[in-house]
Amino acid sequence: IPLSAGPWHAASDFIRAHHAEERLGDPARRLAEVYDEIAGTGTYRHTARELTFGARVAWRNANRCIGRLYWNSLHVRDRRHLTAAEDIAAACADHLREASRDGRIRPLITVFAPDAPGRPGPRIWNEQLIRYAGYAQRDGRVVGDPRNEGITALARRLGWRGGDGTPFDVLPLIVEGTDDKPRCFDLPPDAVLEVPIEHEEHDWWAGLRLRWHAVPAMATMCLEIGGICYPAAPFNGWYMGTEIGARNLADTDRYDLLPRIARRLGLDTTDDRSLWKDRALVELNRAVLYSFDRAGVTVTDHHTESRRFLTHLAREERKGRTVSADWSWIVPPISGSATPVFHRTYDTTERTPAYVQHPEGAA
Ligand code: HEM
Ligand code: NRG
Repeated sequence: IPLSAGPWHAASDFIRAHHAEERLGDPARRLAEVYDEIAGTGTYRHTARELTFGARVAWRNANRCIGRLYWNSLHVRDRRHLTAAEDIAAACADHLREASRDGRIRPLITVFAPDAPGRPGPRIWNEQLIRYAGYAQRDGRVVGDPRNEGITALARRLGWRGGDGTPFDVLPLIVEGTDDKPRCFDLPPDAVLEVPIEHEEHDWWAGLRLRWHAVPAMATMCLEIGGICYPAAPFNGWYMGTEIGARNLADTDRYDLLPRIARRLGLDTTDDRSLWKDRALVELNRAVLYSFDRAGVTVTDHHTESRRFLTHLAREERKGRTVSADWSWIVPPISGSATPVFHRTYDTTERTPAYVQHPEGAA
């Protein structure tokens, strides 16, 4: 009997691709098993091996990611049995400890329970496991990260007492368990590795009291494998310095630090053509890389990472695979044309397995 509904088509594509790529032989037996399971329950369960393969290939298929050279070494923590908010929050703290180690960051994903027919899986509401609060002030300004104003207000409504009111207060996790309303959980301080930002040549820089967290751990993207959606599957690699120095600390709708830094550098901020923004950006990015290095925390720079990405393209092509990419995300936000990824175009085909951003609130 042909199955019309459910994840059968996507499942069968995935099982075939997995068998072919890992040379597992004839997929017929596994296909029959999955078919029966879907016919009986409306869904099916990945083997541990399928889950690991799926999570890694989803990274390989992330067209916006410049860091894909090491896709095949992603470490997968299988926590599919967890559905309750407090267990998920605790496992997220463990994820961060294991990912941070002593600064030698390890690419890691923790996979929680999947969506099932009529029973959506758990969700993490924070965009990343570690984010800084943004406190709206009466004068319309924001203390902290304006990007996180919404989630900060939500945490407060859920009973979070609030941090210390500094520009770098770590937000609590907001986790919605499978059978529960969203709830707040403070991250234990030992799970949050941070780097104070200093400048090699300017002693006054430390007085700006800037810092950033060591681990970028995306938490709202669903991991989709063979028709199954894992809505809570936080993953991390390490930072590329420009993400912090050219965006998070610099964007006018984020920490907006260029004017302050340029004034401290003695630049003429009244004249665009003094290129004060550009010069401040370079010093801020130097400070980020210098500080991470000094703290012994893994970070990459955009020149190295661009070269690695081209190595990745060449290596994949030798394997007979086309790498798709989104130029507008791959090219770094500073000095684009000084990196080799700028000077070419890319195939933009989207493939699965994949990390996908589902519309907010849609379960
Ligand atoms: C996006 C670098 C690891 C999946 C990005 C971006 C950078 C980057 C620079 C663009 C971010 C932005 O502009 O906001 C890196 C580096 C890694 C790494 C240096 C070091 C190992 C990973 C891992 C995964 C991953 C382990 C998944 C398993 C993604 C995805 C996006 C992305 C899905 C797009 C995010 C979005 O749409 O907002 N990466 N990445 N990356 N990366 Fe990676
Ligand atoms: N730009 C964001 C992080 C996006 C993902 N970047 C990574 N991912 N490096 C920021 O927080 O600045 N990763 O998995 O390593």
